[in-house]
Amino acid sequence: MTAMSSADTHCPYCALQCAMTVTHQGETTVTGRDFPTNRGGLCAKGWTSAELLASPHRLRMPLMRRSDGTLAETTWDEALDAVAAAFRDTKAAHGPDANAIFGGGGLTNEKAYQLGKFARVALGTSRIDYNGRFCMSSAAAASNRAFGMDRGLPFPVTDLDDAQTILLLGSNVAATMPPFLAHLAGARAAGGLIVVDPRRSATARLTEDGAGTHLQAAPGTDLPLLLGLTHIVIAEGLADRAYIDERTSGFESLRRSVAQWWPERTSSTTGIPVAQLRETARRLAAGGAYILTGRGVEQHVDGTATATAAINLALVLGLVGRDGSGYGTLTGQGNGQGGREHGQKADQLPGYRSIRDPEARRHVAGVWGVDPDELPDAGIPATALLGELGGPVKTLLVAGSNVVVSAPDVDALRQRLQSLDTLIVCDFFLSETAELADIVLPVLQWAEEEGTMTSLEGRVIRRRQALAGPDGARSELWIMAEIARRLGAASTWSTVPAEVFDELARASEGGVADYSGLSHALLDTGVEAYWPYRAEGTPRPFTQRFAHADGRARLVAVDATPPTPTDRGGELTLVTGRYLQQYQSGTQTRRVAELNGARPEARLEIHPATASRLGIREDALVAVSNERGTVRARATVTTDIRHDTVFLPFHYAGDECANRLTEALVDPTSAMPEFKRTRVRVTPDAAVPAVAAVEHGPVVVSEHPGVDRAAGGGAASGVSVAGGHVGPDVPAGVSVAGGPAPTGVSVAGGPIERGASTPTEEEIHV
Ligand SMILES: Nc1nc2c(c(=O)[nH]1)N[C@H]1C(S)=C(S)[C@@H](COP(=O)(O)OP(=O)(O)OC[C@H]3O[C@@H](n4cnc5c(=O)[nH]c(N)nc54)[C@H](O)[C@@H]3O)O[C@H]1N2
Ligand SMILES: Nc1nc2c(c(=O)[nH]1)N[C@H]1C(S)=C(S)[C@@H](COP(=O)(O)OP(=O)(O)OC[C@H]3O[C@@H](n4cnc5c(=O)[nH]c(N)nc54)[C@H](O)[C@@H]3O)O[C@H]1N2
Ligand code: SF4
Ligand SMILES: [Mo]
Repeated sequence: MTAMSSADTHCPYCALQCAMTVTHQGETTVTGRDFPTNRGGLCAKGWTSAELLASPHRLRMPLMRRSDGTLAETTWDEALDAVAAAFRDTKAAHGPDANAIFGGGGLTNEKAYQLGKFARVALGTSRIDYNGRFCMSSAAAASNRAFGMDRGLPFPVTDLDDAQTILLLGSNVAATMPPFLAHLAGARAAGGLIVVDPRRSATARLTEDGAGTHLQAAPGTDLPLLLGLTHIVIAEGLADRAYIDERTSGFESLRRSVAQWWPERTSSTTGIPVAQLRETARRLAAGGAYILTGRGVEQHVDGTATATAAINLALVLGLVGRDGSGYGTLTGQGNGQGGREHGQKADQLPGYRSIRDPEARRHVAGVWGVDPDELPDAGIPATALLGELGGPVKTLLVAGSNVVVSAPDVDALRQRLQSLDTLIVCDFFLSETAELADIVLPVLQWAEEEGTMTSLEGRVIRRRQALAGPDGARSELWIMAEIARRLGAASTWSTVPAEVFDELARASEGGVADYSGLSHALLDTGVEAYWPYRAEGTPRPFTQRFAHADGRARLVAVDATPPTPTDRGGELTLVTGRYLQQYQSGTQTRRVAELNGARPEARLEIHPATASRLGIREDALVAVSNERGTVRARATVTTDIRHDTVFLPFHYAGDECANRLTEALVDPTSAMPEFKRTRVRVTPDAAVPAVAAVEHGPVVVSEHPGVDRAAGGGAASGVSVAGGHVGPDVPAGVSVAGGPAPTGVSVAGGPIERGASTPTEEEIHV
């Protein structure tokens, strides 16, 4: 009988980080564990998560591309020597910024921290960014600007339990974090769950039977909706004037900026009846209210402005930093919060510090034992970075993202990836991005490693090892140490997670996200470690003051231009999102039989009236296309969606990949791509054979089809975006959505009034 091992840890997937116990005895099983966020519950992804540990598809040896174009197994020494040579040769021929790193919000704090250090110290490159740019960057930019701090939920999740009203904008928690629904029960019982979504999503359905209201606004009209609600709050005397005077600045310019969004105009722009607008504003002002945002409102070219408008509404109502009310954004990836604090961002050093701040550079360089002047400057955000591939960037290391499925405009991106000199991918499966790589490095999975994650409530929790990984897979800390050693890099490169955490804690000391009082040993005592954590944790950071020097929150005036009508010339608005059973680019969940069986393919949701006009029946194959590409999928004809809108999930590759249609158009402040609104044509596609579920047989590496690199050259470099001024972190030559915006608080549609309190660009981490 094999020995039993077990560990109390947390789920490998989303930011709710449900607590679980992993037990290994011959086979590995998981059970839900009691914890405030999940109270023992797990969703389908959580309870099937162990299946991937022993998956036959796992990578067990490094792979390298041979001259015949195939990927073949090799030794670690050969693979790591080749990686080091690629970085060294690229730097010698083209300079340090020709090497780039693309990280992920699923990495532990230790790995994310080490990756940032690896880029700056071992490679000396400024070119690092990560997939959190596609996820939390708009909400983060808005929170930093308004509060001086970006902690997704500035209160424990359990605070929501007693809410009377929750305004949930662009979030489908019923599919994306099911155990979270328990925290909506109080608001539903009070009839106060208000869901804003262009679809009648699973979450929107929770408002039925008197539990609340579904506001089925036109896609992309959340900004005018929030401006209109703020208008009503001020006009009807519902604003909390004492709170505004005491705790905020910028009210006058905010008031002027919402003046033009009177209810009738807001109603005609959003499609929400005036009575519902007024009722929503009054409910929010009646006490016990929370405003929460998700990706549906943030993943737009005006995502930062929209998140800002949600914050403004919350501040004008006096909801933030008070018992029993609040504002927050729901972080998505497992370590989406910690992953955005410790240096994976292009402009960031550990502790959520700015790489442009001389004092921060001195402090962190001191911890690293290097000269601050040797640290590179700020880099460029993800979409622009991916735009440089094959152009200025020659060698790319991807750790924790499957960009060729999840980034915007993937057909163009695939070409650019193929025109790199060297693509290196760390993964535990041969993701679609790894399939394109020259070198693939197999890594450990969650239950095989030690580390920490920071959940959506800003709470640092322990990931613990329950079993050993397969022979041949290695930890990323070891991989980085080995490459750094081969490059003769300065500093020390520990491979022990607890030691790396201690270094991270020192590097973060004095920063906004200060972890300096924490250690693995302390976390193992079960302490409630909400950051900032020096001597003790901070579950509710805004109760006394906000994180700006004057302690006040900024009301930042933003404006919107009404969107162009959607059904022009037969075009529809495509919105994208998620299924419960699939996670992100699907690398993991498409390999779990139970999950993939439940959701084997992408389905296009379309309204019956629109479907009948286009000659499309239930289950028919359709082509969804625009100038960038075509997606083929079956139709689900449903009244859950508006006439002018269709929906696709983004979890699938190949012909079903929704990001063949999305555009690399970015928000001027956060550089978030426009994932949620794309103009498409939909036609019946009878000529196309049935879309089979993507098959994933075990990897037979020697037979793996090669990519003809010679054919991949000549990809256009640069990001194709709409005209306008360039935000603080967007490189020259890359234009962004919206008009000129000299203040750095630009929004789609042109310049806005700059309030006296508007912070400088330097204050905004994006
Ligand atoms: N099952 C599952 N769970 C996940 C993930 C996953 O891939 N699968 N991913 C995790 C991650 S990284 C993230 S970021 C979170 C995301 O979690 P959510 O934010 O809940 O996810 P989405 O499905 O992207 O978007 C939510 C809703 O926004 C709506 N929407 C689209 N456009 C608009 C708009 O213009 N306005 C409004 N108001 N709504 C709009 C969509 O119809 C959708 O129902 O989920 C996390 N959890
Ligand atoms: N159209 C559209 N596109 C979207 C979105 C959308 O709503 N619509 N949402 C966006 C959002 S919010 C997000 S977060 C992104 C996510 O999209 P991706 O960045 O592609 O995220 P994942 O699919 O989770 O990719 C993670 C990859 O890293 C691997 N991996 C997991 N953990 C580790 C680890 O610890 N180390 C290493 N080396 N590898 C690991 C996984 O196997 C997988 O291949 O997609 C974005 N793209
Ligand atoms: S809700 Fe998120 S953390 Fe919880 S079990 Fe599901 S995927 Fe895992
Ligand atoms: Mo995300």
